[in-house]
Amino acid sequence: MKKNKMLHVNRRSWASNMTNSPTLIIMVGLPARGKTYVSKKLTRYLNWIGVPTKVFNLGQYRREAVKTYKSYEFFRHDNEEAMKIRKECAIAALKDVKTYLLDENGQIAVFFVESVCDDPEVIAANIKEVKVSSPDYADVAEDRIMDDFLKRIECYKVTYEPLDPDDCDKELSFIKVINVGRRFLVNKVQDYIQSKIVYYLMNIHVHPRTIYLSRHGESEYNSLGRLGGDSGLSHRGKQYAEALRQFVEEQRIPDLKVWTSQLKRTIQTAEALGVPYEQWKILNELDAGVCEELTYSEIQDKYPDEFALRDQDKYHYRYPGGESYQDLVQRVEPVIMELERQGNVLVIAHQAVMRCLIAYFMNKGADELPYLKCPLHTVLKLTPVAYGCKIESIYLNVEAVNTHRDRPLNVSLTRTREEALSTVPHHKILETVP
Ligand code: BKS
Ligand code: F6P
Repeated sequence: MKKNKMLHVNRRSWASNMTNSPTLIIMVGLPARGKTYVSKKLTRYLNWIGVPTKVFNLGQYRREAVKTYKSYEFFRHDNEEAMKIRKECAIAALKDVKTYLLDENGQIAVFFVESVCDDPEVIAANIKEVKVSSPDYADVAEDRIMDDFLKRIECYKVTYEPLDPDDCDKELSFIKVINVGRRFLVNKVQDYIQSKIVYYLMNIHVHPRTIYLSRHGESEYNSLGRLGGDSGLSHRGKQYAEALRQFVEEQRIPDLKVWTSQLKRTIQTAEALGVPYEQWKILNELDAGVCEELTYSEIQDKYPDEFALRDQDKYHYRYPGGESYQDLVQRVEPVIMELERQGNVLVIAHQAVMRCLIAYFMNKGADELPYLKCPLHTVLKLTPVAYGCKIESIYLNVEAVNTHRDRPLNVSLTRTREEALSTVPHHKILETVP
């Protein structure tokens, strides 16, 4: 088996292959080939689509075992003492993986992801971007880091064997990613999850770009505190669309694509921008079923139990005849996949949809997701940095109603009307009561 630094595992409750066993994803590749990057990104994706996944990073086990890193000499293949420690780390990690997987029948599916890269510029860029901030090199000058790390890579090269699809590894399931996704070699993909991984890796890229996320301008229904529907923009909503046009111009974004839903409020917002845009039905707002077009207080009055059940588990709660946040994540998954492929994009969507998108980029779980703050008239600007995503929230200074309802303290079916409505934001009807 090959040198690998990352054991990347997922545990799941639903069938992944014929034996219903969890998957152990093993990252293979020389240092500075993006193994940590791919592990973190893939983990974020798998967790978001509902496949519980965790990274076991052998580098961290090694840093735990050897508190201070001195130099690349540690990684020489003839450094017997260090080699012993590294083997122990691999065994410790596998033990933790085994505990995490807790599989009843002891079966696991193994899938390898190898990153092969011989472009010195890409490798140098990787070292500059992520190794410079590695705990191994705290307070070390950049040129010394580069020098040491390149020597570390040479140490690994002495014993490194790439996956061999023609001979000894031909029975294994794997994807070999060549030069940051210019080419792929895919071997014996066995199940649903492996094919999802392959498809995802074939769609991601590392070029710098910016994603802008915004809700539509305030709608007539927003100002009345009504959910869903297909109303047009309020006066202030139209002012926001104008402010957004100005903002987009000021940002001077090359080749910006604009995506909307198929609801009037996002289309009207995009129309004001005066640029081409694409409509996606799957960006439409969460379907509130029998509660569509009601206010939160009307839901409490007509369906108090439903209202409480939603507060008890907002992520999984499905409106009668409508959707849950869990449903919505599955629905918008193709948007995420296409965003991964694209460059600069502005997505004009809706509160619940935006929460799902943000949760993917910011790695938020099911408890936080339905409560993420996505206020009206505010652009979220996302830029990829190292292993994650930088997020800026830009309020465009056009007033709007608040549509965010926090989880109330009392979520029981026996709560009072007042308790159920304690966190409902104010809207026009309330404001105009004398
Ligand atoms: C910072 N990175 O193949 Cl499917 C800079 N570096 C670059 N070689 C990276 C990570 C953090 C990401 C990849 C990669 C790399 C050197 C690489 C990469 C690998 C596989 C895939 C996509 C990206
Ligand atoms: O209130 C605006 C809105 O977009 C509704 O159309 C939608 O039902 C709601 O937000 C989703 O937010 P929450 O899940 O917090 O009720």
